[in-house]
Amino acid sequence: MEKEEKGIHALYAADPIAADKRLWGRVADPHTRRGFLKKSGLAAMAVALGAEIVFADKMPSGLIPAGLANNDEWYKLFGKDKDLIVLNDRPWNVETPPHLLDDVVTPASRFFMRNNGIMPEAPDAKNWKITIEGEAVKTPVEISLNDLKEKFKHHTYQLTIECGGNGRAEFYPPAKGNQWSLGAVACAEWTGVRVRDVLESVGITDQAVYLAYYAADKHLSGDPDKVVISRGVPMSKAMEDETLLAFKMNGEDIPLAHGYPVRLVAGGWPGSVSGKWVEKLSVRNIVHDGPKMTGDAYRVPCKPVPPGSEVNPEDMCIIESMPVKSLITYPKSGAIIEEGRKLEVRGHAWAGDLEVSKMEYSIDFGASWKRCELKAPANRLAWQRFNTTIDFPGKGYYEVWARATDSKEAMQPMVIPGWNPKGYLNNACHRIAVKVV
Ligand SMILES: Nc1nc2c(c(=O)[nH]1)N[C@H]1C(S)=C(S)[C@@H](COP(=O)(O)O)O[C@H]1N2
Ligand SMILES: [Mo]
Repeated sequence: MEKEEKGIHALYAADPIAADKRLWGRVADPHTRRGFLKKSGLAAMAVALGAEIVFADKMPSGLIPAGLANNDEWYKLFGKDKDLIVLNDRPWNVETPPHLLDDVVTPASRFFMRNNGIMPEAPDAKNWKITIEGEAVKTPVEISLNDLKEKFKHHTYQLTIECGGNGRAEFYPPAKGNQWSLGAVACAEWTGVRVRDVLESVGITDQAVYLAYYAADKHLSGDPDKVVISRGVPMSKAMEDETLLAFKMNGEDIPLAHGYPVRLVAGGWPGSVSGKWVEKLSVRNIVHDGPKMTGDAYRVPCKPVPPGSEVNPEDMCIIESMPVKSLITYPKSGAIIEEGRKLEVRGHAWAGDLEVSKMEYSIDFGASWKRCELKAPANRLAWQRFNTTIDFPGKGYYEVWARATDSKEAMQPMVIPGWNPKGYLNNACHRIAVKVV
């Protein structure tokens, strides 16, 4: 975390989360965490306890080890910051409050978790293999993770991953699914091999249309034959320099929750295309039709619809590059400062496949806007730092609103954008409360 300006942090409202809720209810309810542990895996519990559960096979299923039973320490299971917000524990879905996303490169401890099924318990990295097949592969092959690491050049990029449903909580009528508020986005540094290098060595035909993944997580139903999620990207995205089969996150083995031992990372697109625990890649000669590729999953109406409409599946289009967006990561919403003090404000902005070209802020509810400083991305598809210093005109209640514009002149809307049945792509301006006293 960058250094906090002295004096401001200390002056935060006693409970900024409560302040947020009072003001506009943007913060998901961190409902009681007690009891969440009962559904998680034994291997994860052992990690949290710091010891193997020797008689695990004798432990009645559903029992919480006494060492964990009476505390709220779910976050130890995944090495997370305790202030992340659990939306669901079956499957595990956890978001990050904006002020914990202040780092330029998001640490694993603050990276949101989005799962559609049950994570594999103890993936065997040494013997991990990826099968590459599909209609547009000349000859299907199996590549071990070791070979992948040894035979192909490694590349490292900072890549923004945002869940397509980030911001869903604000749509009305409400959309079903995890009620993400603001923090289902992060930008870590990923190291791996280029998907392009791998596919070129395997040999693909000119029939290739889409690259799909299959993974090792398990369906919630317990049915071993049911695929949790199998999504993909058009070949043009798959073959970009920055599309990786990654095995390191911020220089270390990828944590289990984020796809250990190997995951796809295709920055700037909905997070769902960045498959975790990848076991198989399929080079398709059609637009991939795996689970969560079809119907209304990760799709929005091709043409805008009135809120609450029913939309025919054939009128739904696959989400590709994510829209321009930004997040204020300092100060925390609810900050209180003394009159005459200047407030340093900072955050990140990103724009799917594009770059952010302009960053502005308003302290008068959008009536007037001023420029923020905006840094270039570390590389293509990395989020960009913005910052500014605000001098408030006097005592009172203010909101700082932030608005990004992308390189094609698209700008974040000030209110919730186009309603869609599944509540995707809410890129409305982020706003924080500041009181000058
Ligand atoms: N195998 C697998 N990969 C997956 C998912 C999943 O459920 N299973 N969820 C996807 C979704 S919807 C998102 S937003 C990202 C989240 O990545 P993270 O958990 O590392 O933050 O992973 C994607 N990859
Ligand atoms: Mo997602």
